[in-house]
Amino acid sequence: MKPLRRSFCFGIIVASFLWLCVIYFVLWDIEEDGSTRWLPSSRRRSHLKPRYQITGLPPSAKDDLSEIGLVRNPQDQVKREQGYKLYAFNELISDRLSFHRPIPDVRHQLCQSEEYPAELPSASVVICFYNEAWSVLLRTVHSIIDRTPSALLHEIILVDDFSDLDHLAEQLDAYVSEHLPQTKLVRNTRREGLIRARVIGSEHATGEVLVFLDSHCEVNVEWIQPLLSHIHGNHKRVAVPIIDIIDQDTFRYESSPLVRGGFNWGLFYRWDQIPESLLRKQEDYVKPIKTPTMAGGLFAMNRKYFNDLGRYDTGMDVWGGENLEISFRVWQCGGSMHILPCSRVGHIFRKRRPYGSPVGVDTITKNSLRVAHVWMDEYIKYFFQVRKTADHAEYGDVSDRKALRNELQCQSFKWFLDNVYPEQTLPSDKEGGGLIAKGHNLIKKDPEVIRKAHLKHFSSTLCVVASRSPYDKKSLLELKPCNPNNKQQVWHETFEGSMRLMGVLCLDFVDDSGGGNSPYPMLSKCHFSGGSQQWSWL
Ligand code: UD2
Ligand code: MN
Repeated sequence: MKPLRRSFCFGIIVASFLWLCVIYFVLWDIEEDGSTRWLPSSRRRSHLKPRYQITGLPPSAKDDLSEIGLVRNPQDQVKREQGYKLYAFNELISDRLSFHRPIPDVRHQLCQSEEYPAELPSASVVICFYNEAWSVLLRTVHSIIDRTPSALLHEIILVDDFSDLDHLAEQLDAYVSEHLPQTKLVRNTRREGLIRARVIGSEHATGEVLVFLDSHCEVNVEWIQPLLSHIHGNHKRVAVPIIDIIDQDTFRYESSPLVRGGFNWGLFYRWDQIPESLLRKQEDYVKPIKTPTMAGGLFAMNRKYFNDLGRYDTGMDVWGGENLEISFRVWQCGGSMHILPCSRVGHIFRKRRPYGSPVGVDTITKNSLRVAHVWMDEYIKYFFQVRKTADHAEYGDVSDRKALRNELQCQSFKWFLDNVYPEQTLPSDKEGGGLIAKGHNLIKKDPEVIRKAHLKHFSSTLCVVASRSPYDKKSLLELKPCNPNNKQQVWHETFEGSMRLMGVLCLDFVDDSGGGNSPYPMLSKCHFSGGSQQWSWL
C-alpha cells in the first residue's frame, strides 16, 4: 500500500472511531434526560440507582456519608455530642454537608413523565421551629428555594417559636435578609407550641395555598407540583407528600415505603399498609392515594379552606394530636386527604424529642383528649379502654370546637370509620387495647409502650431472642429456651406497632426480593416511621 493511501485509510478508521464515541456519548446524554433507548442495560441500571454527589470529597467517598461524619479531633467530638444532646441528630455531619447538596430522586419511574398544569396556585411555605440546628434549618429553606419553581413559591414563612439558642437570634435575621429574599421571619414572643405557631404562621401568609413543613426537611425534585395540582380546582382536598427518611445519624436520604396514615385506639398515629385494591397497576403507585390520616408535619391545603375549616384547635399545647384532629375534621366535614406519591420530602425522624414543654410534660394526653371529646362520639369509649390513665386528665374547654363541628355540619365518627377507614378494627383481646383493658403489663410511665414481655412460642418453651446481642444492629433472630430472668429476652411492644428488644433495637422486616430471597427478620435501629418495623397480631 502506498504511504498516502495508508494514511488515508488510517484517517478514516480514526474518524469512524471518533464518530462512534460521539454517538455513544450523545446518546448517554439523551439518556440522562429521560430516554433509555439504545444504551447497554448495565448503564441504564446504574442511572436508575440513587446516587449521592457530595462536592469536595474524593470519588471513593461519594457514596459513604459516614466518611463525612468522622470525628477527627476533640472539637469534632464535642460538636457531635452537643448536637445529639440539643437536637437528637448528628449535627457534625449536617454542618459538613452543603446547603445545596443533591439528594437522590427516589420517585417511582412513572413520576418522571407526569405532566402538571402550567397554571398552578402559588404557595406560602410555613415552617415553625423551636431551637433548630443552624445548618439543618437553612438546608430546609435552601432546598425549597432550589427545587421549587419561583412562580409557585409565593413566600417562605419561618416562625421562630421563642427559641433561646444564640445562632437563631441576630445571626438568623442577617442571613435571611442577605440570602433569603423571599423569606419572612416571624418571632413568637412566648413559646406557643407547634400548633399555635402554625396558626400564627398562616396569619402572616398571603399565598393561595399553605404548605406546612418541619424545620428539618429536604424537599425533592418536583415536590410541590403534585401537591398543588391536586388542590387546584378542588380546594377541599388536602395533599400530603411521601415522607422520606433523612437518617438522624448519617444524614443519608432514604426512600420510604408507600404507606398511608391510620391511628390506633390510643390515638397514636400509625403507618398502615395500603389496601391491595388501591395498588393493582403500576399507575396506581403514582396516583393520589386516599389516606384516613396524616403524620401531621408536611401537607398542603388551600389557605381559605384552612381558615374556613377552623385552622387548628389552638387549645392544644406544644406537640401531638393535631394531626389526627385535622384529619378527622377534614374528612368528617366534607373534605378529603390524599398522599401524592410523586411528591417526596425528606424528614429527620428522631428517636426522642429534644425539647421539653413549658406547660408540663404530657401534652399528648391533653391534646388527644380534646380530639376524642370533639370528634369521636360514642367511640371515645375505646380511647378510654386503651388509655385508662387519660380518664382523669385535664383537657380544658372544648365547647368552641364542638360549636365549630355543629356549624360545619360534620359527619359522625361512625361515618368516618365506615366510609374512610373501614379497615380499622375495634380493640379486641389480641390488640394492645384489649391487653391493657385486662390490666396486665401496662407500663404507666411510658405511654408509648403497651407491654414488656418475653415473646414465647405458644406450644414450646422457646423464646425469640437475638442471635448475637440485643444491642447488635443487624443481629438475626433465633429461638432459645425462655428464661424469665433474662432481660435480654424482653420485647417492648409499642403503640406505634414496633417490637423493640429490651426497648432498644426494633424488629425489622428485611425485603431481600432483589437478591432473590424471601424476606427475613432482623434487629435494626428504630426508625419510628412504621413500614418495615410495624407489626400486628393476626
Ligand atoms: C410529627 C410531625 C410534626 C407534628 C407532630 C405532632 C411529621 C414529619 N412531623 O412529629 O409536624 O405534626 O408529629 O404534633 O409528620 N416546634 C415548634 N414549637 C414547639 C415544638 C416544636 O415550633 O414547641 C417545631 C419543631 O421545631 C418542628 C415542628 O414543630 O419543626 C415539629 O416538631 P417535631 O419535629 O419535634 O415533631 P415530629 O416530627 O416528631
Ligand atoms: Mn419533625
